[in-house]
Amino acid sequence: MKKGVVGKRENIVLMNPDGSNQVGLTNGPCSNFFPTWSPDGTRIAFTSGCETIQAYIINADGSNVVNISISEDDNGWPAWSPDGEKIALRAYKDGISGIFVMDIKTGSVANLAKAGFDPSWSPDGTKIAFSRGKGIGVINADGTGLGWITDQGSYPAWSPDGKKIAFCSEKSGNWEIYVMDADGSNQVNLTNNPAHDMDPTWSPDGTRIAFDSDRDGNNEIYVMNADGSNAVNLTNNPASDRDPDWCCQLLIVKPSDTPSPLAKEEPFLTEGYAAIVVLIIFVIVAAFILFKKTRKQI
Ligand SMILES: [Ca+2]
Ligand SMILES: [Ca+2]
Repeated sequence: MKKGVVGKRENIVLMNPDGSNQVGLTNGPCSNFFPTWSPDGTRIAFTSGCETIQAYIINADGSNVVNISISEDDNGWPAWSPDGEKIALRAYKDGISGIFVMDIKTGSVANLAKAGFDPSWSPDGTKIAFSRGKGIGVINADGTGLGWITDQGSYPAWSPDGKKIAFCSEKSGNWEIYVMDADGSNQVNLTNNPAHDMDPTWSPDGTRIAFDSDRDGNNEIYVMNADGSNAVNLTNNPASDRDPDWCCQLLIVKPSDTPSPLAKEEPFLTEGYAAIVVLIIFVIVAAFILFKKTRKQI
C-alpha cells in the first residue's frame, strides 16, 4: 500500500442490501477505505490515508472515532475476529511488513505472518486467510500452521458457514470472483464477465455475495446469488463504488415505532436507518482512475 492512495478522497457509505438509503458514514478531508463491520454490527474498522495511513474504529452511528494503528504508517485492511475482541491487519512494524493481530482491549500486538495483506477470519475464529502476492495463505490464529491454498487468487472472504472462501483471481485473463472449498479445492468462477469483478463479501446467511465491478461503465456494487446467478447493480451512479462489507449478525429487534437512540444522536443518519439491521458498507470514490491506480499499488 503506497501513499499514492492518499490525497484522493474516498468515503465510507452505508446502504441497505437492496442499495437503498445510502448514507455517508465518514466525510472527512482524508480518504477512508477498507471498511469492515464488527461482528455485532455496532462498529466499523477502516483505514484512513492523510499524511500517513492509519487504522480507526468508528461507531456505526458515526460517533467515537478511535485510532487503532499499531505502526506509524501503513496500517491497512483491518479485519474483526468473530468474537469481536481482536483485529487483524496488515502493518509495517518492527521491520516486518505483514499480518498482525491486535487485542482491542489490551492493545497487545502479535505478528501473525511476515508478509501479506487483506486478512479474513474463519467464522470459528481459529484461522485467518490472507493475500500474499497472487496467492492466498491460511494460518492458524495463534500463528502456527501456515499453508497456501491457491497460488492464483487474492482478497479472500470466508463464507459464514466456514466451508467456502470467495476470492478474486485474474487467472482467466481478467478479474473474476471465484469460490472454492476452504482447502482451496473446487474453484468455480462465479462472474464470467470481461469486466473487473472484485472484492467479494458474503451476506450474513451465506446465500449471496456482494462485489464490485465496472461492467456497466464505472465501478458499482453488485449482489449475486452465491452460485453466481442473478447479479444486480445496487449503486448505479457515475462515481467509483468499491469494497463492500456486509453486516452481520442481527443486532436489534424492536417495534418499528420505538424511537432509536442511534437516530436521536447521529447527525449523519436518518430515523429510517435506525431500524435497518443488515447493511452493506462500501467505499465510494470520485474517479474510477483511482480504483485502477490503487490496485496497481497493492
Ligand atoms: Ca471479470
Ligand atoms: Ca458507480
